Amino acid sequence: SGALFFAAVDLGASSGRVMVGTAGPGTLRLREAHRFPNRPVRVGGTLYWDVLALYRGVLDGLRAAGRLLPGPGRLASVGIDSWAVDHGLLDASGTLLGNPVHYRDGRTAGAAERAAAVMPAEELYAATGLQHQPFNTLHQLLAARGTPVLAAARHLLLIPDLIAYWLTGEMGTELTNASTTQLVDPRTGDWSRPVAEAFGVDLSLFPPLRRPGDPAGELSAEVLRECGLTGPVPVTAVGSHDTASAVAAVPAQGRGDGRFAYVATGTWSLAGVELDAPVLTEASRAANFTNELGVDGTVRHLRNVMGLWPLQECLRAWESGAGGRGPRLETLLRRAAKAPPLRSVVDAGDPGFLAPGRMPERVAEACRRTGQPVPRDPAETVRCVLDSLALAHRRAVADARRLSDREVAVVHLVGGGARNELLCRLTADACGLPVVAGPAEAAALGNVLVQARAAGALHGGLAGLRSLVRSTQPLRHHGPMGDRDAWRRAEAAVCG
Ligand code: LFR
Repeated sequence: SGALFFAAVDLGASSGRVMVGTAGPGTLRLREAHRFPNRPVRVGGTLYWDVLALYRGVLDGLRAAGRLLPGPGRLASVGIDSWAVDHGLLDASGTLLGNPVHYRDGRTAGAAERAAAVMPAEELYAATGLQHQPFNTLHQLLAARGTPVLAAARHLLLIPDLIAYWLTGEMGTELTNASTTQLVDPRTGDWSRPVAEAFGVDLSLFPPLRRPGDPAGELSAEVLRECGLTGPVPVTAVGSHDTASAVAAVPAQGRGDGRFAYVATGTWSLAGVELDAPVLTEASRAANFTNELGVDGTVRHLRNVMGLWPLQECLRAWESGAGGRGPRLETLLRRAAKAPPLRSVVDAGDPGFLAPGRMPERVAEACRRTGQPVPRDPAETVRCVLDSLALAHRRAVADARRLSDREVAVVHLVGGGARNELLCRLTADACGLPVVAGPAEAAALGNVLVQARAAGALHGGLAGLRSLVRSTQPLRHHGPMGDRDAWRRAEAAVCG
């Protein structure tokens, strides 16, 4: 048949995957070809991504994708998305200079103060619309200033652009991800030269910008051979920031005017609304809301909330404490669902939770510090973490409404967190709004949708792409229930 097959490479903080998607009018299907762990490595005090292991996972995934094609089929294209802000530095010959540093590495401690000494925070926000996060690329570059590696660098490639370069030999900078560097003006969708100049960042490190849907080269002969694929296989720029791809696949009605908020939940929860223009007000800055660029000229006005990271880290701690036989997540979630609600809540936005390690103890310490009961067992810890996350969703959705002057009638919860029923239910209760949960693989779907449209298999704008997601993907609906006042009281306790 004439069906086209697209490979979506989606790299997350805890695992990477390569999916094969088929898309056309009335059709949208995704199959997992390969999934591999993403395990950062600490060396000599620095936390790195194991970027070659990730690249090997991508190659293994493309080989597996080829085997899923019917008969002698050909991949119609490949798209790549990952987490934001991180990058590789390359020399003039295109050789990677050292391993990309993980955004959770401590080198950016004190970033806010260092940046404020160069440009007042208000001015930086007015120019870039980006929330303050210590790991923004701009802060990483400040932290690297004066190092031999940065001095030797002639190219800077964000992670998906680095993978694309290795696959194709062509360099580019995809715009949605570039908008997380804090070097882009969200009003123009171009580099902010005044900011780059003030911070001494050499913008010529960045190869030319490309937009979701733009061509990004072809798999090299070497890669085709390695993966047993038949060429030519083009690479297409997608919303290479995973959150941009995930929000493109939110099964909402329309563009941002459709009275919906989204919560893209994985290692992070990105909670907010979609707009046509950035909100650069002082109130938005004070609330630490960001304006990241999305697919089709949209703006994601959202807050970064510590997502499932504390839960993932608790599981890792229990696992290693029990010699690899920690409690199973399903069991914990079942018990957590029956644990007393809102017994204690922590501030899921507290940067104190950013670094890895000792998470159950850190959650307990946060409860103790704020005069709340300390969780008595892992199930209560899980309940505390999920209640806290749902509360943070409530605050972010309410703040997004206020700051952008939007009506919100429904919350779409997408990403891996959509598989967590308890979290979806708590989010509905906390927000006092209906929650539509799914798809869990929103980033990979958004990646496929943009490729399919670029290849001519789909037509139209975001509203059309989204209605295809709505009509083809299984979704769960959660109405708000429970005690509204309890969430209000919990919010007051956490926010003072
Ligand atoms: C989610 C995400 C967030 C970004 C964080 C760090 O995977 O991309 O949007 O703030 O990772 O890059």
